[in-house]
Amino acid sequence: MTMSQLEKYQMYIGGKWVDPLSVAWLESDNPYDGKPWALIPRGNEEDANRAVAAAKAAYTSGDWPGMNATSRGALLRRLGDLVARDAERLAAVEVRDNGKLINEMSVQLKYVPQWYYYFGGLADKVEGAVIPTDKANMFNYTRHEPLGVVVAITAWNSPLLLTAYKLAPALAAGNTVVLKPSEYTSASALEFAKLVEEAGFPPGVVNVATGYGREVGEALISHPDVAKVAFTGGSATGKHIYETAASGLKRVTLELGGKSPNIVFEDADLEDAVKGAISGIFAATGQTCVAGSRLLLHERVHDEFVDRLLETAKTARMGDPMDVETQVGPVTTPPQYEKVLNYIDIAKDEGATCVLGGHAAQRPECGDGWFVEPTIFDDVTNDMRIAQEEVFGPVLSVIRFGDEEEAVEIANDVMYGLAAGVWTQNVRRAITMADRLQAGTVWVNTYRAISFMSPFGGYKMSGLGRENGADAIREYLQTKSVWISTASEVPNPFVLR
Ligand code: TXE
Repeated sequence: MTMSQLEKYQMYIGGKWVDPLSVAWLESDNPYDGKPWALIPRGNEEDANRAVAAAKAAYTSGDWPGMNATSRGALLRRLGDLVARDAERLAAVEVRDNGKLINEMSVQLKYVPQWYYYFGGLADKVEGAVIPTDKANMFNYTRHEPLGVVVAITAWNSPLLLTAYKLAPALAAGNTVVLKPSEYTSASALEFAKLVEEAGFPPGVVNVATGYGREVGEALISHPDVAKVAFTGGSATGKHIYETAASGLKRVTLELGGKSPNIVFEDADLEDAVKGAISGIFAATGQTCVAGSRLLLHERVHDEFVDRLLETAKTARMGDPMDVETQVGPVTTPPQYEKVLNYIDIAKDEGATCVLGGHAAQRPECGDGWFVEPTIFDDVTNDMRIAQEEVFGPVLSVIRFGDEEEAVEIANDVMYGLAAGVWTQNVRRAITMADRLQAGTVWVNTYRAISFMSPFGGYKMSGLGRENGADAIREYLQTKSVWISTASEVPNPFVLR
């Protein structure tokens, strides 16, 4: 395709479709064939400034601040309906941009509307309290008010799902938003903005500014008129955002990486557990923050389990992510592809035993895309880098353990704490493990279950704050305490009331 044949996008700012002030565009590549398919506006600092200005104007004037919460909720539900209507189309855009399977993205996009329905329903159920104060002749109540302008920054692995995690509660609470999608996968956010417009949100309530993190992103997170940054991405960027936000006393929610343990006990249903191990690391090509990248196997079932795992993993069909038969697609970006291959080399150097894959895929069905063979390392010890650092690809580390105590010790001995899986038939063990694992989500006899109604977030270096679930709306609200005197006269002004 020549430049002129590529789909050329504009940014959505203040209810208008605009070219970037840089007059520059970035190519967005299809990970399956490695070729560009779209042009994304390369926003700069001035674009960030005008997006924040539009969001600030929409927060303080126009239809949005006066709109009651019930009407806001109705708008969110309308948006959910439009996403549902266009789910297949949006899924296809995401597959072209991030290379995840059409099977996975179709299911995901059909589910995304639930966030807009759920938080739309919650919008008018945010209630303050009347405080029974200790003061005589005083009436004291609380209100939960929005924060102002929220910047939502998303990663490339599930662009519109991560957008929903942030936008649905932020808008339900009455904030306005500037969305900054990953420079690798911005097309779906711009397609989504068309639905925001169609739903009838007042101009400036939702803005989409695209471009590089260090250009438009940096300008957004350091802008003085931004009240909060909601972020999903890598840990290094998350720390940087936290530090930058601190100087402006901005609030943050951070959803960062993981090195999640998937723990199989000797009493587990091994057939189910094999499926759990596969879904933990090879689904979505391992590019999920909750990837079960450390498989902890009880020594009594280790050999049998590895054999069964290999049997299934060996037959995984790689290829075109748009083909419904494909099970493992490409890695999303060239730097990520290099990173995954580099970690494979590191694991080999560290002495882990490669029992499957261990190199780039050279199958005809993988074309020129960025494919890595599903890879399994056995004999990994938890001090190795391959056990401690997030790879974010189809690379599994198998670690043995002898008893429950050792499983807990290994599982918790990482800087991350996003998720964990436990496979056992023993109820006492399931509950004890769920208590003891340092992770924001624990799955027992299942893996990768998420819902709009269940809190999601990290312990330790996996993040701050929670997304999803009713409490998530609190992350976008601040509390005001209102005192009203019912006394007939003002008392002595020189003493504290
Ligand atoms: O993420 P970045 P990258 C992990 C994964 C991956 C690594 C790097 O291990 O290998 O992170 O991925 C924006 N100010 N995860 O480089 O850079 C950026 O434009 C403001 C785990 O893609 O963190 C994008 O929109 N914004 C993760 C977003 O941050 C900035 C999912 C994420 O990009 C910025 C993705 C700046 N200075 C990667 N710099 C998960 N937890 O699921 C970057 N950005």
